[in-house]
Amino acid sequence: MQKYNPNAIEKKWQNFWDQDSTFKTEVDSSKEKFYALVEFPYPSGEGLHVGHPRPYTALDVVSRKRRMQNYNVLYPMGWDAFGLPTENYAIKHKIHPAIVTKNNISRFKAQLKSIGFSFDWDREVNTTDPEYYKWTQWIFLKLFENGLAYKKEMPINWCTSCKVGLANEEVVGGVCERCGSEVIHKVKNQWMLKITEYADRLIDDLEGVNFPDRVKAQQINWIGRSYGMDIDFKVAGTDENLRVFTTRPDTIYGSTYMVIAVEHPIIDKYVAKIENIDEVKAYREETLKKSDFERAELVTDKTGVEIKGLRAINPATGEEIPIWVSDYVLMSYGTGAIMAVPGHDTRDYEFAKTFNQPIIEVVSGGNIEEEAYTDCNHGTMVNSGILDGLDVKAAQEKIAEYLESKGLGEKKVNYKLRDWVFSRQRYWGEPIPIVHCEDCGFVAVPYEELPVLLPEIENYEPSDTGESPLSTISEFVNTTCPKCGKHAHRETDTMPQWAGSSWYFLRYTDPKNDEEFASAESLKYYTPVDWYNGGMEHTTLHLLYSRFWHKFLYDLGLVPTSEPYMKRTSHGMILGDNNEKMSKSRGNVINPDDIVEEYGADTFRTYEMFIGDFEKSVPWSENGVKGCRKFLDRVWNLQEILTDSDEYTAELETIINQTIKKVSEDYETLKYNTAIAQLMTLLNEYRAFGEISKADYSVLLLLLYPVAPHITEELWEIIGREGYIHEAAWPVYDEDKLQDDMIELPVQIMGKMRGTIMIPAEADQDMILEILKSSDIYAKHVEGKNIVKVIFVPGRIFNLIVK
Ligand code: ANZ
Ligand code: ZN
Repeated sequence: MQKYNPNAIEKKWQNFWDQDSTFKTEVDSSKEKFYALVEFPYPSGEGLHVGHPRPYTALDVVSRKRRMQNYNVLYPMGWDAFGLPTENYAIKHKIHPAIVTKNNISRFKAQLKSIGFSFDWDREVNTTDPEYYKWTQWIFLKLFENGLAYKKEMPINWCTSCKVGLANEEVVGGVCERCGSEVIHKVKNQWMLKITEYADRLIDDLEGVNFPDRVKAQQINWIGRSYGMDIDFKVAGTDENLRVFTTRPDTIYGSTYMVIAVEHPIIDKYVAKIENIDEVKAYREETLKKSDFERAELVTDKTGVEIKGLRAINPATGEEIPIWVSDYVLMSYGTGAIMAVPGHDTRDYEFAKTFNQPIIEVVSGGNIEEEAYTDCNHGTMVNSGILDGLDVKAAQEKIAEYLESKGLGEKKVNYKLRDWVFSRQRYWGEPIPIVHCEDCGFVAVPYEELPVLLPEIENYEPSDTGESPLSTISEFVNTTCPKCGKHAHRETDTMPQWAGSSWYFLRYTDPKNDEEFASAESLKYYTPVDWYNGGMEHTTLHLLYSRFWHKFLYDLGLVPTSEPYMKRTSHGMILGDNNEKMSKSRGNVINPDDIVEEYGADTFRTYEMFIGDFEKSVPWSENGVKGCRKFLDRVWNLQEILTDSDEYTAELETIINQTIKKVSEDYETLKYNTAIAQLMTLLNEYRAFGEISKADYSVLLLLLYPVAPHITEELWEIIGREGYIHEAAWPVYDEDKLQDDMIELPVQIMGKMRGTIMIPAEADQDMILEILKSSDIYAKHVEGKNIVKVIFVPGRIFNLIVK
């Protein structure tokens, strides 16, 4: 027997799979399809990180298993290759981003191939390929045609370091999601996508998909749907109505003052009436320097200024109340004005305490001397006129009816979700296929002229002015209007990186189609994606964006289902061995190439799956890698105890059936680590038993194949199995053989019946004695005595003579 030599074996099988096109899929309606998807990587200059293969291996395991279960499996891979790091690298090293991208992709691809994933490489997509981004632009034009893409002058988030506008979703904790730098507001003319039009469906349709609860919750919170009312408060002595949005109209009798955002137009409108206008303006200046995040999310002492000379009238009580400005009310939400109810809203409570505003209890049940009482499920209305005595829900209904009947308010739904800022002022992205004509306005580039190619340019540095580098290329900018033929300008902003990834899973179904983004036939057969694994960090970015695009395409009748992904799972991070995030600066980076080179791809894969709970973060451990290599060595060495028999060994049948059941289930439920532990147990049992049949060996190989495909292909061949292991059928267990047969055995001590014990049917005398030792019978009648003789009549009686 030769020693296990992974490097040679792995090359051999990888070449074989390639030449044989083993994992190539075609539409085949005679077979049930299974579409497994992992988030395609951004091919950075750093190469593959050991974090990437974790989800890739997991769904490779599922894909390989499903193929053996006769599914037609689509498991594709590609490149999400537009983006800033490539562009920044290109600028620094003076190489064209297209070349940088090409080099990075070829490195990534070689790395992925060396790990032996069963991707259908014939379906590889690359978002920067004009043949691909032609369709990204095509979808954009469809959005434009349908009024869902529009250009608007508005304050956007601007990253001071990346020099680029960001979508709300890209601002995390007040800083740039990518680089962590400060985000300021900049007023710019931006292309926007109306994702808000889909807000309700993006929430409601979550009911029909199998996503983790935490993913659903994050999307729901991000969209932030609030049911409430818009209510008009009269400004005393004017015709002005100050409209507020509130989710608690029931508390209106407790509203003792109002607060408006510093941007609220009423300030400028009533400059002449406002006695302390200078003070108000100064406060506005200060506040405008802060981000919405600082204003709304950071817990700080309350600040504000009372607007002297303007007072409002509470429509329920008819009383005059003051109007304040404060930074905690945002212009970007609701109406930019609130009715403050300090008794029942925490922020209003703090504000009222700071500025000595009256606090009135209108829902009993708490102690408003101490804090705001915010529970709306318990409590009775008090000090509330027509609402007195009602519970909160009933009070909400009643006040709504009352205010609506008087024309003072109406029910309203608000969302936190904002339209998607879709313009980027960088070079390395899809050009937005729009022409600006003085006479015709924004005109779509005709479909037959797509793709609008990125021009070759010398200098793709971003500018401080916030203009795209494309704006300096006059051959690109100057064009004619597709409508009227007059001189016109091309749009020079590019799309965000999230564009290409919003529909890539559709392209995989038909990646070479040059007439449609994918044929109806392919889409009908392969979509929706059956199982999509990806990072939690994409929950309110890519996952939300792609659901939006998909729903839009569905509305146009271009995809067969309203949701793109039936099931979503998420993996934890792999940390450095010091439990910190892997990074160059921390010096704890593990290069997958080194592990594959030293231990083999199968060991690497096994370790990635064995490392711990798939959904949790775990530290890397070189010892763990070694342990997995040892396991595979022992699998290899089982050849030493192989017999010619081709039946399951009777004594091993129970553990074999148990293992088939457990591994089959665990592979489908993210429990890769316990599946492998079970295979290790099986191997130990084989070794302990001393010899194994070909059938025993084969079943271990079949179950291990999805995790360690190369070694198992090789051993399958070595032991002379027919065909290839990847063509073999997935083993099925026998329900009746999951448990050893247990029988009840009567026990006598010194000839006297003392009771019975349960033993496995095939247990021998030594084993029975062991079982007996832990029984009550033994404790009562044998403990402390010497066993002189054992009389065992199999199946009948077990008798001990003691002294
Ligand atoms: C009166 C009230 C009484 C409120 C009470 C809450 C509790 P969500 O759930 O996030 O939609 N609000 C409205 N517009 C605002 C703005 N532009 N900036 C800051 N706060 C604003 O929250 C809605 C509540 O947030 C609204 O209901 C309003 O305060 C406040 F016991 O009105 B409420
Ligand atoms: Zn025109």
